[in-house]
Amino acid sequence: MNRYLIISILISLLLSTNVNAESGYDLWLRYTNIQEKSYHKFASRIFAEVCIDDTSATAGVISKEIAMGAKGMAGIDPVFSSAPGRKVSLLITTNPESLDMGHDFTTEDIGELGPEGFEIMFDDNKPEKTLIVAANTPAGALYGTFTLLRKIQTRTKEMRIPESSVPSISRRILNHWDNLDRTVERGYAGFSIWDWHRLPGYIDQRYIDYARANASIGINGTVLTNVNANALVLTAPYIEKVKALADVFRPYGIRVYLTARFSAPMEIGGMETADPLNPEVQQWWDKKAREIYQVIPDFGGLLVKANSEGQPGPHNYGRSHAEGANMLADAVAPHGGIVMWRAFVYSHESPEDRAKQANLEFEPLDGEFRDNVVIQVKNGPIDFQPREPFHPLFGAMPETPLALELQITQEYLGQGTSLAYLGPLFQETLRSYTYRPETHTTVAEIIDGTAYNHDLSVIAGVSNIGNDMNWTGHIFGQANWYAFGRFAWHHRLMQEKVAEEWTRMTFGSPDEILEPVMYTLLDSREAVVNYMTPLGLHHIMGRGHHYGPGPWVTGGRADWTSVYYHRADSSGIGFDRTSSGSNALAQYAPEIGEKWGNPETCPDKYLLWFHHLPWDYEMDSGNTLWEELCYHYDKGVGQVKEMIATWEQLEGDIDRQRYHHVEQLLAVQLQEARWWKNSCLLYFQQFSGMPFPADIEPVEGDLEEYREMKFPYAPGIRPSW
Ligand code: BDP
Repeated sequence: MNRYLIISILISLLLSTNVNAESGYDLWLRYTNIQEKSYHKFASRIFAEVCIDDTSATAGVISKEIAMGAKGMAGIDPVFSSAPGRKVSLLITTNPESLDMGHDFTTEDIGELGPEGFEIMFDDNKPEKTLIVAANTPAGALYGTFTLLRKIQTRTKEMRIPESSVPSISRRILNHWDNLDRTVERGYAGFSIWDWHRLPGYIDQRYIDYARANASIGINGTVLTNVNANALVLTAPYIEKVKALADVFRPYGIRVYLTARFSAPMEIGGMETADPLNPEVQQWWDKKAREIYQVIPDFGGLLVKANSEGQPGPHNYGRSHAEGANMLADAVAPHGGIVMWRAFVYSHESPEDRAKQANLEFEPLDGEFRDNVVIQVKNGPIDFQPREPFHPLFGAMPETPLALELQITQEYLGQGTSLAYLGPLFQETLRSYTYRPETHTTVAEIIDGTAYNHDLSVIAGVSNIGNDMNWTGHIFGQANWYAFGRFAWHHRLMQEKVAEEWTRMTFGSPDEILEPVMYTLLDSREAVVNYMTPLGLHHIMGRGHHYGPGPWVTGGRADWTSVYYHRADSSGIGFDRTSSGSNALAQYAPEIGEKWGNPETCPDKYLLWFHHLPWDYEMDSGNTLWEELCYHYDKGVGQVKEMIATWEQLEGDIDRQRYHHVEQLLAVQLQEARWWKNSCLLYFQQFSGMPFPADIEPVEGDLEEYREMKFPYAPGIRPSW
């Protein structure tokens, strides 16, 4: 080979390593060298001699992770052993009963750790002694290991050892809306990471890195396929492909699940019906379940979208959701599987307010579902809007376990171009008081099973992962993946703490980085709410692709238009959901109905969700509703400007590649924020007939031009829409 060629290959290799280093591929698992002496010393000491008292495949994952962490953070290669008893600096054990430590760790405590919890402690109160990570299972030990690594990575002052931790919710699942052709519905980070064509023979390194990342935040399940399902994934060749993924994920404590197309018996089984009460259909599903479990014994179960947005379901045969769900539940029950049946149902043929339809269909079925069915409910009653009140099904079905479905991908929150940290949205939902059964019951307590005593508990997050180098398109999208996992593990966490952890792990800890990044994160979701849908407005985005504003969208199915939701006219704006309107409020506990039913006591953030009010309605601030609306849109734009100014402070402190990535996207976000503000205010002004306040950034542009903008190739669109 000629010399120049060798040199240029070397240079490009060097460059590509550099690209990998800060492309964002490493997510929050960067394990960079610790600069602070005391932490460096601590890490060097505890990683020096490591004993992993476990022989499962997970033990291999644990030792690899520790080796990476030790090398990266402390520059050392640990000595590993598997024989407990010898004096070691770190002992990771799944046999905690064998520990004889003469302190207050008892067998009872071990029992309380359950199948996934762990305890991190010193074997004596003196820090020179062995550090122990104890759990009942390999998965628990893995979570304990990642937690220990995080403690060191984040270097929070207290480091908080000992720590004992048990997840709040037992199934913490990502929902991929990935199609078999590798397009991703509402995906903004490239194509699907599942390379179905090359599976099962070819195992992409991404699958392993994906499993690692998920395990590091406690995610223990993944639904591989879109809720708008393709029955093909249930055929034998695809089950083999799914098995290959399940085998990769197993040592990381992750189970696979699939979406089930209700009409699969007809599409791939040659049957004439998919009626859930037909014995042959039932047998077909039983056989299918046996086939799957023979190949994947720990298969998690099925996720189903039925009779919603054109998907087939039991209603096609005059059967109920319970009859449909129970048929599938009976098929997977003998193998320990579950069915996650979605409550995202609404029909344009029903005259009822869309926000009411899930409760109308599901409440009467409470008590009719099998024990292994969980009803999966979106956080709000419409559809993943920048802000929604919590879904009124939470608290309304005491006999049925309910799962919370959150959207990590930012379909309605700026998609792939916007920075919107969703920690506040997740926290706001989880902490909403349902007043059912008790005044202080929160959505979190409904879904973790404690409010109504259910064993099955599930939380689902619609994934934002794709094959982009940095996984999530926008690097800050990683924070939402991270936050979902952390809240799923521990639903009482504070979103600020989650943001801080992610920032320290992703960008480093020095104050000059931490503060500006945190500032950018914490305000970002509210900024989006302000410049898109302030004061309770919702569903006013562009049709189909949902990219950008579209308050003018009308025609076709009413419930897919914007005018259905904002109801702006010369008399005012907003959707009356009180007793004088659709009365959706009556689906909540009376305490909520009372408070939100009166515009004087309804929080501003939900005002136009529940009330149609005149443009000159006087707000608490003393402004008219029209002025308040203008100020909110303007504030949103101002917040993005501040995010930009804050980010600029980081130039030179953050690697060039990630700095520039965010810098460019923030500039795009500012254009989008202005586009939202200008077009919405120009549109609504036609009805208010009132002037813009003089002290806001001038409203610019031409409404007609905004209306004419088309985005036929915006990402994430469903081909049939
Ligand atoms: C909506 C999306 C649509 C999904 C649907 C769902 O626009 O693509 O199929 O939710 O959750 O948000 O089923």
